[in-house]
Amino acid sequence: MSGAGAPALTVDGTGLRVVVVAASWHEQVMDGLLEGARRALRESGADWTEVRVPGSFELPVAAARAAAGGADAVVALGVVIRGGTPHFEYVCSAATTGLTDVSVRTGVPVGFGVLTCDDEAQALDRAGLEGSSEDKGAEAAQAAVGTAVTLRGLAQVAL
Ligand code: DLZ
Repeated sequence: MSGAGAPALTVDGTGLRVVVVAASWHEQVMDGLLEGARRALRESGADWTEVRVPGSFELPVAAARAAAGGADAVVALGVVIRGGTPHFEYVCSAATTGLTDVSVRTGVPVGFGVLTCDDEAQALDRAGLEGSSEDKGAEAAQAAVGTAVTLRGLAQVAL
């Protein structure tokens, strides 16, 4: 999937409470994703807290707890790198399906900042680090905050 065509989102998240749930595998890439998310949240004016889980497989349960605890939006960050076994597919599928399920079931938007890459070079290129061509942590945070703002607006419209 290409990152070309991504929107330039400027969102006002003042008053929103955001929880960033972040996996711990692939430290250098995760550091880049986290910094990008922090920068985007700071710029939006939202308040946020961060929690760490071991791997991307554990992101959905942490996102579910954050949503149940009153978060207005969740930003999920993780890095999964393909190895020689089908484990990659299982972890990616569990994270993707689980996070989608949390979002739709609770009505709390979850920004999807989970990189699913063939190798570390691909992940570094998307991590928002110096020399990266994409900043997926920032994109996920902007998407979560932007969707929370949209949902807040929808709640005030009589349909
Ligand atoms: C086991 C595993 C492997 C092989 N690779 C990754 C990875 O690239 N990225 C990641 O976030 N997590 C990985 N994990 C750990 C699983 O997500 C999970 O933490 C363990 O299976 C324990 O439930």
